[in-house]
Amino acid sequence: MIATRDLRTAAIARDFPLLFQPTSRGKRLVYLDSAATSQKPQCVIDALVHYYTHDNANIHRGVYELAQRATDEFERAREKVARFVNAAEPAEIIWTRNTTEAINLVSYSWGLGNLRPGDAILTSQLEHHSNLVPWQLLAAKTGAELRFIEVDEYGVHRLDDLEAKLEGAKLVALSHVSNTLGTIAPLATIVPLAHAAGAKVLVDGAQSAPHFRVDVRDLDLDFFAASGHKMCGPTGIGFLYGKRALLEAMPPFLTGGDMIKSVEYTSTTFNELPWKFEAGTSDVAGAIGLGAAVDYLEAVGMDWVREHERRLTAYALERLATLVPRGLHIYGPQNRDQRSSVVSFNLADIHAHDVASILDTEGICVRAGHHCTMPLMEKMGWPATARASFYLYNSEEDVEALIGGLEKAAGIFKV
Ligand code: 7TS
Repeated sequence: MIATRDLRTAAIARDFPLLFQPTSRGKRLVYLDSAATSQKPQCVIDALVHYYTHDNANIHRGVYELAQRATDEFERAREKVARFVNAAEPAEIIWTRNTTEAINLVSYSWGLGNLRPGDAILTSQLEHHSNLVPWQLLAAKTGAELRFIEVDEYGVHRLDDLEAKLEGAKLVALSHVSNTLGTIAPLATIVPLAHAAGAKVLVDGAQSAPHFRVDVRDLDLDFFAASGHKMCGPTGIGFLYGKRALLEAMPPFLTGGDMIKSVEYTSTTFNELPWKFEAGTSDVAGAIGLGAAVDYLEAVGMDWVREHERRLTAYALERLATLVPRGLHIYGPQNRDQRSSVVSFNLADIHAHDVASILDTEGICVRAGHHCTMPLMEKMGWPATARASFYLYNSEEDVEALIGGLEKAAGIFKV
């Protein structure tokens, strides 16, 4: 008998038209790279088409009805995102291009004004380059010290010396979920300790916002960054959440049109939040598309998404374990509650790129390489890994396709 959950997953998958195009080899497309970018439901595609067909105008400047409509839709999308992460008010949501830009905004705008020699920035050994390189530059510019929470062989944070590492820390910057190993950071433990030590907390939510309910107020985060394209939204749009008091005190990151209240030849009065941080014409369509994505995810239910992914990841780990005798190494936390829907692996000593290429011949999309976490790969001693990442539209059938593809690879390489 087909379970109700499977029927629901099949119905959800049908919302994503791209998944139903045949591959060039006539195989069913099996998309297992949602950690890189998610596919888009028809309603998001429709929202973009609708905007450009009916509502396109520049925002915050036209007095005519069309421009007003574009502005209203743009600001309504901000309200949706604010609700989605439970911000206190929409003005605490700043549109950016992506997570990377949101983190850079904090690094330049908050970091340069608040860090000095003797201060520390604490991050972890798991970070994506987007949540590492900005802090390396900030440390070099301000004389602050960059420190790392270590992770064990499974990629789990080691918190035994956290209090010592927090001494003098002004900022703790962590990914909520590791894009390489799926580790979920123990924020409920770390954030109160960070605050007690006098540090602000920035969370890179690129891999959490799409997959489970994030409540920035419940977690008491100071900053939270995410990308629309990983959460069913369009590329080119992301957001930064910041507590109002912090954002108010920060200078603008980029300057120009729309972020001003008044300008004289030699001075400028900046606009209010959130527009102070949104210089130039924004990605209006992108924001509206992200608003539609948030509507979609909420209609499905973020608790459903998390539960679906938890079951599917458990199923994948169980099925992948059958390939361990053939040399499959599976990485990441052993405790299922500590991991999201990302599974990194290597098959014997076959290079991850070769594994990914063979999977591609079966219509299966996985990422292979360092996943923009080069220091982590170096620490673990892995030249590369292959990575399958699941989302709400994936099913057990997709896992079975992956297992079949890996068996084929093992056969080709005779392992
Ligand atoms: N932080 C994490 C944890 C990420 O996984 C990514 C993207 C980023 C930041 C940057 O996001 P962007 O939208 O600003 O580019 N991660 C991946 C990945 O794992 N494969 O491709 C992109």
